[in-house]
Amino acid sequence: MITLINCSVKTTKELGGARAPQGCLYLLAAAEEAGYKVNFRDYQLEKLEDFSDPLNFIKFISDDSNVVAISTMSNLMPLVLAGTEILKKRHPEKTVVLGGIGPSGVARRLMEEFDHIDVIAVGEGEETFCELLSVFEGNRALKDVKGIYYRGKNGDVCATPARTRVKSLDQLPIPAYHLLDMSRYETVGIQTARGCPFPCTFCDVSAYWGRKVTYRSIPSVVKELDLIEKKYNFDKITILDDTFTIDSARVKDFCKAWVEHGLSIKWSVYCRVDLLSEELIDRMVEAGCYRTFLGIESGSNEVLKKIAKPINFEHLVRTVKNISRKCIVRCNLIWGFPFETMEDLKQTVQLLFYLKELECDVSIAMLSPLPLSTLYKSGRYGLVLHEDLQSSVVSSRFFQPSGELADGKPSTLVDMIRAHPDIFPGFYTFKDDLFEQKLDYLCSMGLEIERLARQ
Ligand code: B12
Ligand code: SF4
Repeated sequence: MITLINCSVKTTKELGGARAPQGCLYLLAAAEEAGYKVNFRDYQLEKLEDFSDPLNFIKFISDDSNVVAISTMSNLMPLVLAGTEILKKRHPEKTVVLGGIGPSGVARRLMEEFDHIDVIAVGEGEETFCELLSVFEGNRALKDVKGIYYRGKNGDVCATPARTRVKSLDQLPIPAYHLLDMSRYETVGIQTARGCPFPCTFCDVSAYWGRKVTYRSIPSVVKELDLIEKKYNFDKITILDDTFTIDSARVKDFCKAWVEHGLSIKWSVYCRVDLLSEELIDRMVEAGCYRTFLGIESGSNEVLKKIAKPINFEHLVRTVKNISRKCIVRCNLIWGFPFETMEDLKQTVQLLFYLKELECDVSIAMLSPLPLSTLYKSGRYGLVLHEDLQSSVVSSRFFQPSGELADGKPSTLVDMIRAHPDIFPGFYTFKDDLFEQKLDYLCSMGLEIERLARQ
């Protein structure tokens, strides 16, 4: 038997609370369609005092299955690695598989340094997951599964050729909502496309999904929305596409179909301001769009140019003014680019206050060096771990010893992060001589310091 675990944590109420795990829902649907039965559990639904205690996590992942497959992002990898290390010590016969954007970005190094991990599935997972299930049933060899890292006979790290992306998302079954108790989730998202064509240098989305965008047909999207609205009674959803408005003609078709189908479920989207004309916004709002998340990133034209996200300032202001009259606008800004001057940061903060005046919801997050991002991969900027800031990034539990880690020697998750900057770069910042000055300035402006948060 195989157990699939979603390792994420609930977001704040404002950002939706417990969110249906879309990646795992796709994997479960593909497995079901291929005739496999999989146990599924979602860590975010646990009632725990401290989600980041590896002992809580290990209890959660322990069961009778001989394979445990875990989906995670970078931010919870230390927890996943600590928990699975203990699990593997207690049950060496179990196979531990990781997948998702966290392990994918650092797969080889992770396998080299953490020898209790047996397999890492890289990238889009439906086909890989089903082929792995067939391996675990003894019908195939790991070397014949594309898109994975696995451990060879002598413990060495082996890689198979990359998997080609699913061409049309309509080939995939609708996420397996029926296998979960959807009443336990406060929010749900759907994907209408995968990938992003843009090259923003701080982001890892296009490196992970590819710059070629794959789409679902509008009827397939409407069918899923209808199901979520009528069967599961959600009145709101998030469209998870990284940039929903890439193809404005398709967005208009979607809006038309939403109206014609008589849907009433409201939706929110991630967009770029430069891909939102007034006409498009009007159409979207008429068709149920109640909120837009805008990745604005910086108030400095210089920084925007350097991160390959050139947004014309006048256009930005005009667009945000216009949308904020029609729907909720959440703007995300980032600070801590290694080439950002104090002047650049001041412009970002000025923009932040201006956006607040327009009644936008605005967050400013510290840049997180994501392993697949161009900025990180350029190797031009060193990494620094600001341990004093870690408690705002991870839970304070990351600092406390967990007896069973590191062969019985007390060790903490922060020790793990400290020892492997190349596996956990997201917990670091890029080396920046102005860092302390920037931090002081932001604090003096009364701003909260959080990590990179596109959502
Ligand atoms: C929705 C979303 C959220 C939601 C929900 C996340 C969730 N766990 O369900 C919320 C708002 C909570 C969120 C929060 C955060 N997010 Co987020 N989020 C996204 C977003 C927009 C979509 C994710 C999604 O549902 N994708 C659709 C599904 C189908 O894809 P998937 O989950 O990756 O799964 C597929 C494959 O990865 C693979 N796969 C996944 N798991 C497994 C497991 C196995 C065994 C196998 C075989 C395959 C496999 O198969 C799946 C199907 O193809 C992405 C951007 C993106 N395009 O991915 C960012 C993204 C994933 N988030 C990101 C970040 C940084 C965060 C935060 C850490 C930000 C913060 N500081 O607060 C938080 C922390 C999350 C947490 N609570 O633990 C980064 C991740 C970077 C990284 N390297 O880890 C991304 C890529 C955006 C970005 N570039 O900034 N996020
Ligand atoms: S920041 Fe947004 S537009 Fe830029 S690459 Fe990432 S997802 Fe695409």
